[in-house]
Amino acid sequence: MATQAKRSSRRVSKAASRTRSRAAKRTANGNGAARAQVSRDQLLKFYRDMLLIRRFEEKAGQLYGMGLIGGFCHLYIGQEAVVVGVQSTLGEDDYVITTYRDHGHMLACGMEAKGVMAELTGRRSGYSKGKGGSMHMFSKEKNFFGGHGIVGAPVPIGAGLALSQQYLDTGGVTTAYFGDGAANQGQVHEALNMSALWKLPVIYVIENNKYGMGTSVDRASAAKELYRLGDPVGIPGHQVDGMDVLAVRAAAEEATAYARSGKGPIILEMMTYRYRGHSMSDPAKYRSREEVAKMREQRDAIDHLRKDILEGGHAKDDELKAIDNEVKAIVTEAAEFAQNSPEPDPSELYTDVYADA
Ligand SMILES: Cc1ncc(C[n+]2csc(CCOP(=O)(O)OP(=O)(O)O)c2C)c(N)n1
Ligand SMILES: [Mg+2]
Repeated sequence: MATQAKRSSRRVSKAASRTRSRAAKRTANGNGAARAQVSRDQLLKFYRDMLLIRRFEEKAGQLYGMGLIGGFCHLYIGQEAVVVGVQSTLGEDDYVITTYRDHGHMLACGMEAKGVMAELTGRRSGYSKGKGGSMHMFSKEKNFFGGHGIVGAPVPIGAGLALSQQYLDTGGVTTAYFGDGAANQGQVHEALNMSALWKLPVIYVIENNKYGMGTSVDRASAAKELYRLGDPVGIPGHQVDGMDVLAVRAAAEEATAYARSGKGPIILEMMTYRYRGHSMSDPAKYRSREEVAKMREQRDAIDHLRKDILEGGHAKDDELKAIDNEVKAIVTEAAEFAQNSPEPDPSELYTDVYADA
């Protein structure tokens, strides 16, 4: 009897915990999502970091228009709150890997604007010596593992990075970013299975900006709740307002603690929006101008934080203006530095092709 009672109470508590975990997913889904409480300094840092990405990307767009950046160039304008909020919860032992929409991630990892801009313009002083361009930059020092042009690639490679952290017992976690357009790839699901099986310390961040290259997620994905991508293999997931840096920070704090505690992977679906085309050569026929304008006007993460800071009395207008000026100066300097840097020597064609064993 006692055993039966124990078994049935275990069944009840298992069911309760299933309900709890479903409830947790649902509450993160609604408007009542948690927002992080942070210090004044942190608020100002969020503002600065998001603005740096915005201004950097605007400048990159300009340089592209002037013919100074060749190849592909995917801007992150509109999505800044995602990477800034997530990065703010990571430490020195943590790794980051992302897609080709990567300039913001590099800046948020602490890579220098000068080196990123020099790489975009194909110069010798760029992070990949001018040979990688927009989609292929890395920084061993900042634990930034790219920049990947292959859609979905950050997921299995990110799982591999997390496996190395687990194997070497570094205490670090990996944050692997990918887009809504990658969510239904085979390699993504295979990697989710392996990382759940091995309880890898990885946070999968889906940047759901509602569109892939030429179509919307609604038209491309049968699954509508991407945060539930890991349901079949028991990976928990949360949907987060990716246009609110404080909501991102709150969700990322929890996710980082979860992954770090040895419980395995976790998914955060960031609901976000890109204001510019998929890449610089996008006719954008799959959405209306009105939709973009509405998002910019009503949901912009930087405008909202600015308002929060001013209305909350955390800083005065001239303090924010000083930050605007500081950011502008960094970006202007980066663009000048890039344009004054020499191109790689032709002999560089033969270096960095294979790793030195
Ligand atoms: C394996 C692979 N298939 C197709 C492409 C072409 N492609 C580049 S970006 C892209 C759309 C990806 O959209 P999403 O994952 O939502 O990312 P976003 O561009 O919105 O950030 C496609 C299909 C590619 N680079 N790699
Ligand atoms: Mg997308």
